[in-house]
Amino acid sequence: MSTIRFIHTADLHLGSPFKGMTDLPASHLESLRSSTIQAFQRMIEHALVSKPDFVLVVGDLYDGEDRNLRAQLKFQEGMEKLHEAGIPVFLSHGNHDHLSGSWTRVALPPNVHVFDDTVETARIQLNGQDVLIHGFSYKERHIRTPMIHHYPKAAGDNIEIGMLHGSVAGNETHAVYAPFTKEQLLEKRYDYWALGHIHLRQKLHQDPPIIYPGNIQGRHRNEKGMKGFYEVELSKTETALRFIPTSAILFEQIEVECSGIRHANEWLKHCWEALETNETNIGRIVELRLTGVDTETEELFRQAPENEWLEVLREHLDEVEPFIWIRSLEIERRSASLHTTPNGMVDSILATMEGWAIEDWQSTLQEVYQHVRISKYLEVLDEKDVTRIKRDAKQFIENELVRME
Ligand SMILES: [Mn+2]
Repeated sequence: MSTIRFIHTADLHLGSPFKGMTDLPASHLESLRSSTIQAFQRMIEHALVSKPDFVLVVGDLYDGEDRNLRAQLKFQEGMEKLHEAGIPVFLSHGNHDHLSGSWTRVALPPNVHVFDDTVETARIQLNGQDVLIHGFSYKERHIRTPMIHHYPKAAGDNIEIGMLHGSVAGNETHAVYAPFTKEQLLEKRYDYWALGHIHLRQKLHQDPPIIYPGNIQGRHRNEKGMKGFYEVELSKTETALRFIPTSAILFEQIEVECSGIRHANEWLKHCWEALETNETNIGRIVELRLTGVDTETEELFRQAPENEWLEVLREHLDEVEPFIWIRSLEIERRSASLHTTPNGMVDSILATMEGWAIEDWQSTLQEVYQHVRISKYLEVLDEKDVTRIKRDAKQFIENELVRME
């Protein structure tokens, strides 16, 4: 059979409200709130030009179970364009846009196949041969039992593709939905596994490919870098994957090397040089880390409140297009003095903190995380946050307590 070509995308999260980002200036927040739809439209534009044989959307089309009306209409519009171009779409709903939610009805054109809540097989004829696509939609938000057992084994010479929104069993960093193991996927002998749910782009297996394309637009500081989808060329013997970027706004962390800096204007220049290196022509939300801060540079930073440095930098970047918004400024002090003068109290505090497992952190912070009003503005506490909190705490103790001596 000859080669087929399709788009594999997932986790569009259309209509994401970006609740945790309300500290952004109104115009940036507005851009951010339309970024998921913009990224989706980039995908549609790409499809209209490249004309793939079909498009797969593997769950979480919408961010909320109410399927935000505006997002639905934009999605419908996109599907209509693909319909006019004769491009079929196979889609399944995930944990975010599960079938038990309630939403305003919007009819999709006939080129769109929506998978039911049990695993079923859709067929499409290409070059005179059938391509089989297996998948299901989430009946409710929490599907914690494996669904992999319901997928049929491949039989015959057809190209067979599995669509599955879920995660590897035992993965601690995400809520585990429809868990599976890599071996279970391979046992089905499909030619391609189109996964969704994990927002970080990754290949779980090379041949046959088991792929998470990631989401099409970062939604917070833990979803950094360029996002997009894959265009896949697939035959019985070969695969080629091409990543197509879609992000409308970028989340980034950038380091500025500050050793030897003695004057404020010099610092601004360094910051600008570090920011300038990015060549993507889109708005950026940046966490800036100032590294290599020696004693004299630290002295310089101490001459004005930390907040003022941030304000000054924001002002400096005010006119830049597309926008660069510095979300936070973190000064990483070298504090070399501590290591030469051991301090019993500091050491014991740090050792206690080091000994805490993620569960200890969660229980320590539970009052905040379970607070009725605050909790909805917080993202799930993960390893990266804990590392950051530890680093900040260590620095705080070193700078404040040690200095008191
Ligand atoms: Mn998702």
